[in-house]
Amino acid sequence: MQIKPRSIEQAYKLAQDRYARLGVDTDEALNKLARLSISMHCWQGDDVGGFENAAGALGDGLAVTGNYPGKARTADQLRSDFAKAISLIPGSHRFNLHACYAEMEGKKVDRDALTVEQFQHWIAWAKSLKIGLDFNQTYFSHSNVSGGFTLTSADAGIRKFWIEHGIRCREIGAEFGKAIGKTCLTNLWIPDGIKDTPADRKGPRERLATSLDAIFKKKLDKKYNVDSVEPKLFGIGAESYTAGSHEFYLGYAVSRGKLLTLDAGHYHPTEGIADKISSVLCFLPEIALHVSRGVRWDSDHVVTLTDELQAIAQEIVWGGYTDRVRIGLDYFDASINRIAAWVIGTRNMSKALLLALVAPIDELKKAELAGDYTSRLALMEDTKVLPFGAVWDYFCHRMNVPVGVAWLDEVKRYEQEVLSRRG
Ligand code: RNT
Ligand code: ZN
Repeated sequence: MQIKPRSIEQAYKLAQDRYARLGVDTDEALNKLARLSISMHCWQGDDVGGFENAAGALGDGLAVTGNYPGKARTADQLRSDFAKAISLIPGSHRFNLHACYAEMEGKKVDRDALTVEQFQHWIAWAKSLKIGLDFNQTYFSHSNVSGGFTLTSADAGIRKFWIEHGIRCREIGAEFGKAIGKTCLTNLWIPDGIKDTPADRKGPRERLATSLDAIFKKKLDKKYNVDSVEPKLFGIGAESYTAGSHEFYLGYAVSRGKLLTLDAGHYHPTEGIADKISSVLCFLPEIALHVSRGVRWDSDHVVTLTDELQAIAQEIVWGGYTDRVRIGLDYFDASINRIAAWVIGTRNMSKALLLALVAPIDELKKAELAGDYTSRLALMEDTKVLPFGAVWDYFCHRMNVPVGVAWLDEVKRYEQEVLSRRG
């Protein structure tokens, strides 16, 4: 059901006035929000499948559940699905590709030989949509993930293959940045770990540090590509030990000047990433986020507007870190319409940022500094019921995307006309 533009504008005016009484300028907040971009992960569109050999089962610590019909089976389908998704999301966002989304055009190119050639269609498409591209090495779904090891493998040949892959992907990232004119973030995550109690925790980590140094040896212009490393606590089949742990990569990132990627699902179930942001940013110029939602474990559910999501957005906005945090999403749900999953998660990330932008943070900080914790709590709680919805609706209206859940009609139509016809 369409909401009349006049009602949206009237509701906004009332809300604007209500916020102004707390010293919050909602117009300014909306201008700021319009400039924030979110890196949307390609892999929600096809259950982390990729197009390299369009068959291989997902594994190596990653799992997707559900079999909702209509998933993208070709790169063209994924591009068209994503274009549909971003037409329903306010703001200008980015597309986050994985190396396994290479397009082979009939000739098989292994991961250690990939070049920008296999990504030309992606570049042309991103240019046509005027969106930036981010990138990831793919250290899973490949026969050289030997016994669960890649860069930490005790086998020098296996390590060499994956080091080469790491190097190639950074070069591809730099080509993205150069071609599109927006810096690419190339994020490295490996599944390497051990199911049961290891006898040697040190060896794999020392080999990982050496492998990473080899990957990052070549200096690339930071204008085109920046690198990040992503820690994790455990994975399926790697419950007892993960070589690339938080401490490992924090030390690595700080000592080597790399970005650290904080994934919301990669810590103990009750441990959030929001509180880590200001700590890590004391020592790193920039970080990246994989905003996700773990339910009981690192389950990668679609991002919803939880307290944890709001806490993440508050830290970014209230800390004045919007230029130092590259916000990305990382979840995959195959049990619902995949385009809807993109839209819901990204709109929620955006809503959380707006909530933080319209919070009376100056008042809150003032109360805190004066030791008036009573006022801080009172104001924080009252803020939760301010007419935020009217501000969000107005933003969607202003950005020419559907207001409220009207976007769902579009997704349903696309499902009927396009997705349901896929075999
Ligand atoms: C895995 C990591 C990693 C992946 C993607 C597909 O636990 O979160 O970021 O989800 O690279
Ligand atoms: Zn992640």
